[in-house]
Amino acid sequence: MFLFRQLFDPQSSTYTYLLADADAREAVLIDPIFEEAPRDSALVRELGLKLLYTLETHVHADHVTGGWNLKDRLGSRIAISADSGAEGADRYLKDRDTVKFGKRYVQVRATPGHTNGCLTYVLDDETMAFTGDCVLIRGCGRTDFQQGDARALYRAVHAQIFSLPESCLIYPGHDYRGLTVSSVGEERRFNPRLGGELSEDDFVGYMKNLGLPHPKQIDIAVPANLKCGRREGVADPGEHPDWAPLNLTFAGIWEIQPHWVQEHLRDVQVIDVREPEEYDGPLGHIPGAVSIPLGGLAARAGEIAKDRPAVAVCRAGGRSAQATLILKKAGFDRVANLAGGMLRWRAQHLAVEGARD
Ligand SMILES: N[C@@H](CCC(=O)N[C@@H](CS)C(=O)NCC(=O)O)C(=O)O
Ligand SMILES: [Fe+2]
Repeated sequence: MFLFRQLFDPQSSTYTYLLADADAREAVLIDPIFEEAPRDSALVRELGLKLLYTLETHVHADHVTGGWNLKDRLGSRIAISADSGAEGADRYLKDRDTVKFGKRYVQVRATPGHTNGCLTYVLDDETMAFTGDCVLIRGCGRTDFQQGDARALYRAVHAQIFSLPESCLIYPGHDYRGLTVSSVGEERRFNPRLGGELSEDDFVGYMKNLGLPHPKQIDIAVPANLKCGRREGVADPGEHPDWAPLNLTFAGIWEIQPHWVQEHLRDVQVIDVREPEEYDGPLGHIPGAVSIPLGGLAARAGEIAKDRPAVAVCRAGGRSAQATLILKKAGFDRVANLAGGMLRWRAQHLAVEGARD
């Protein structure tokens, strides 16, 4: 089964795409973003995938790539165009190369013009093309900095993208209006810069007069991306709690596994946010757990000492996830959700008080 996810970074209006062979559990990630590396690694982990490659469509001018950071986190390899001028990649791609994941692959197409090293990745069955900033939905990448070349862009789009099947979906690198997908047929007809009967000279005239301000991050982004996102002296994105082996979920919740809690019951305070009848009910409760039902947690947060980390627990781990957010808001730094709640705790035969069988 083919697995596909489109992820959005609102700060830079950038799309990141996860493509995987769900049977082989191998994945590639197109255009990750530095700040979103915690999100992306959480998703890859939750879906049980091995990230083989991060694939760059080009050296971005508006955000720093997450390639290097994800290599650190997940052991993925970095691939970018041989014409990009970037150093530190694991693989340098050329036109018509293929990048495999499980039984699937993407084909590389050189689509220069926005930059020299712009690539489009076309899925093996030509149903999807990831065009980066070459073709945008009813737009295209600008050609007024880096190695921008409007004539090269026009020719690349016509030769390499508009030659794909009409039904091939186009997934762009950005969209500034929130649009998510287009198709080759649609852009060939309606792209106001490149489509219809517009000639190369029409296009050049259009692009000379775009009049866009330079991206705000360009002076930071380009040098960092020429090193594939390797940044010295810049803190790793995301939080790094050091009091326990916590895991950040794609939902944004810090989780802790039951076995660790069992072994550290003296070092943490367990806050049981179920209703009183559940606390004293058949599942029992964790020894020493303090009962504060979720509805009263915000008001009663002052009852919880701040000298020890707090672990929130409920029946299945849902209400307690919300409890961690409430506690964070109330000023608790060291908070985690007990993964799987009392159900998993009991399934793992860990210690309980007051249980009825
Ligand atoms: N306002 C954005 C800049 C957006 C921008 O220039 N994007 C480039 C892609 S890196 C582009 O080609 N835009 C084409 C367009 O907006 O038509 C920022 O400051 O980051
Ligand atoms: Fe770009």
